[in-house]
Amino acid sequence: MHKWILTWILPTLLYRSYFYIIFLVGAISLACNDMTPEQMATNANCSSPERHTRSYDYMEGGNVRVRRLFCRTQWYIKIDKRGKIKGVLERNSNYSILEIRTVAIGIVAIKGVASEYFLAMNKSGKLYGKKVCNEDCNFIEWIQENHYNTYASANWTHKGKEMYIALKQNGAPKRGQKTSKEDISSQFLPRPAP
Ligand SMILES: *[C@@H]1O[C@H](CO)[C@@H](O)[C@H](O)[C@H]1NC(C)=O
Ligand SMILES: *[C@@H]1O[C@H](CO)[C@@H](O)[C@H](O)[C@H]1NC(C)=O
Ligand SMILES: *[C@@H]1O[C@H](CO)[C@@H](O)[C@H](O)[C@H]1NC(C)=O
Ligand SMILES: CC(=O)N[C@H]1CO[C@H](CO)[C@@H](O)[C@@H]1O
Repeated sequence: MHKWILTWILPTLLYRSYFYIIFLVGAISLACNDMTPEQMATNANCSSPERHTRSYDYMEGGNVRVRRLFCRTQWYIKIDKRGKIKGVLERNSNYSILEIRTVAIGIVAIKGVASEYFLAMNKSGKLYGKKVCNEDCNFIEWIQENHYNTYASANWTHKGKEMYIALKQNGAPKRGQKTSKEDISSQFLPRPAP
């Protein structure tokens, strides 16, 4: 009796895991679907954390959004052609058009469309532009209760506290260590672009 159940069930299990593998491979290749081959070769980390849980988002089809990020301090984030991050007041700047890509559930990579630099934060909480994305350019996107979004480094924290992308009142980027999700400098409204 038991033997019969086993022989009946085993092939089904194998068949399922076969599909699961196909599904995973599909998800991983989608993660990198608009990278150049060089980027893909150098950069498995764009698609790195939680590889096994991530496939879900791609299936939703919402994996890339083109947006401008408007800070509550009234600046748009801009990544200039040298990869420098700062605020810009002008609402039509090409350098503030960003591609926000879901790389894992809740985790995004943000790339300047005109500059082709990724927005990155290093261990010291410094914002900079990175040509080839690594763990510095993974951010946790949260929608706060007031409907503004925050972006915390997915890799780095400071004394156990999250470090957020933030623009000060004068438009300069704020050091990650000095940020908090309650502060308006780290709260952003994604606006459709261009
Ligand atoms: C990707 O991340 C892993 C571990 O997180 C690391 O060992 C590897 O060197 C990284 N690869 C690149 C290309 O940054
Ligand atoms: C923005 O890009 C468009 C199309 O590429 C170009 O025509 C325009 O001059 C650019 N504007 C600025 C301010 O760079
Ligand atoms: C982060 O970037 C700043 C400015 O480029 C640099 O001074 C600092 O050493 C960097 N920190 C790390 C840990 O790479
Ligand atoms: C929390 C976390 O993912 N930390 C990683 C950040 O990046 C460094 C360098 O790649 C890793 O060593 C950490 O484990």
